[in-house]
Amino acid sequence: MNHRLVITLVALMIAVGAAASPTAVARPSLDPTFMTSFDPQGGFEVEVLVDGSWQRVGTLSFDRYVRDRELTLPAAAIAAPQVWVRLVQYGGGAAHVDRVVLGQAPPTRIAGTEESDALALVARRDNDVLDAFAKTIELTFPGWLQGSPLRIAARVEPRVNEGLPFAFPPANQYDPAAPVAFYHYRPRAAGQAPASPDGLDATNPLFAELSRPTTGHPDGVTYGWVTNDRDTLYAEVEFTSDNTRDGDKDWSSVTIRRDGMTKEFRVAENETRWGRPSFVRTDRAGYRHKLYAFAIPLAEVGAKSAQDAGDLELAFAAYGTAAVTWLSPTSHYFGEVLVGTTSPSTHVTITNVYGSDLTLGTPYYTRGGGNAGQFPFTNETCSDGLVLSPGSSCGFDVSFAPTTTGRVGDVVPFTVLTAPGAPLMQDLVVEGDGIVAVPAVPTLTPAGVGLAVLVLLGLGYFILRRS
Ligand SMILES: [Ca+2]
Ligand SMILES: [Ca+2]
Repeated sequence: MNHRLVITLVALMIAVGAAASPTAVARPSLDPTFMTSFDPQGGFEVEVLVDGSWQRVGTLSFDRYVRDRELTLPAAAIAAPQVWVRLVQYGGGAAHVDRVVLGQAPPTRIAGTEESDALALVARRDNDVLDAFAKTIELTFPGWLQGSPLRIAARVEPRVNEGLPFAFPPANQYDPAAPVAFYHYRPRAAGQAPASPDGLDATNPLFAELSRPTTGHPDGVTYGWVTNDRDTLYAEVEFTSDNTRDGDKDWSSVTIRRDGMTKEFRVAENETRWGRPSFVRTDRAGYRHKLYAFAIPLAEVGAKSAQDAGDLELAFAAYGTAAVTWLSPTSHYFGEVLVGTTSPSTHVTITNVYGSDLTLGTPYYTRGGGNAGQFPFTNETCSDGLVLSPGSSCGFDVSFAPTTTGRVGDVVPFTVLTAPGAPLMQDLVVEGDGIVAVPAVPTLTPAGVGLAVLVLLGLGYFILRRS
């Protein structure tokens, strides 16, 4: 198809979509529905240039949720015509900066990233994020902004990704890998391939479902479209919740059931046989997010042609590390803790992320591990048989009280029951290192050193005299 015609069609589609589309979504929310208490995973060392040398100002720690932090810079740095700031990222498994400003002023220059529009990415708190993992990012701000703190909105993901992919229809959310509910689609004999890879009818999705991740990614509507030509099924999944590009970790799949045969087709950056992923802004979400375009030959599900295909049953999944879990976090490392003391606690939350009631098991967890006593639970608001309505949550604190040195861990299995009464299981893995206090190395003051020298000289003289 002619390139200009494609552009015209896409523009027309966007115009129609903006005018009266059922898929036109409200502005994305900046705070996800399911936020749990602060659980730091890493952060940024902040340095500023003062009199030609980098000076460490402080450390800002972050967890999986984009949180706003601020730091006061030394007056000597802010008084300059330009303020040079360095952010040295540490910890976690991924890290993103949504905004970094000095007072209200965005940076005028940025280095240490390959993103061509990095300045625009960090200028606003809008879910359009800059990948900052293991990077040292250097920023220049206009100076003379006395009293203006450095403000950073950022997130650091845990090393271990938790949660399940989002499932469509949502009835499959309890077990997205084994769909039991399907959308129905009957390929049309006279169907046509979409005008461009991303050109499916924006006004008429197969599904549009709100996805609410527990991984620190934004709430967003996930859209699915499907169409066909004579021999190929085309589908798209627009996963607006996935605003992070995580290589092969991000994926989407279409499961097709036809004549009792079920086959899954998955697309990721390294799996492009059935389609391709992109990371784009659209009229449905103005920040970069994942969009998957599938092209699946109907022969793959045993159909000779569209006319021959009959009714197809379709189920979709999307993961990015945007995901959803009812137990969060599912793992925690307490670090090094003195034997005989108790670490600060971390909060664990059980949230009903589903559309119907969730009932805690009786018992809702069991503790058979030999180290259970070293990871005490306190402040429990969860209890056996408690019913959580959709969106509600309960929790408890867990801490580490080592009784021996070395690495210790415990695995605690949790059980909840879905509204139909099926059990869902999830382990909580806790670990820590017990250590003993290292005796302080004695240090000598200059006067002490002088005294020691005098004693040694005196001793030497005494030995010489004796010999
Ligand atoms: Ca941004
Ligand atoms: Ca992602």
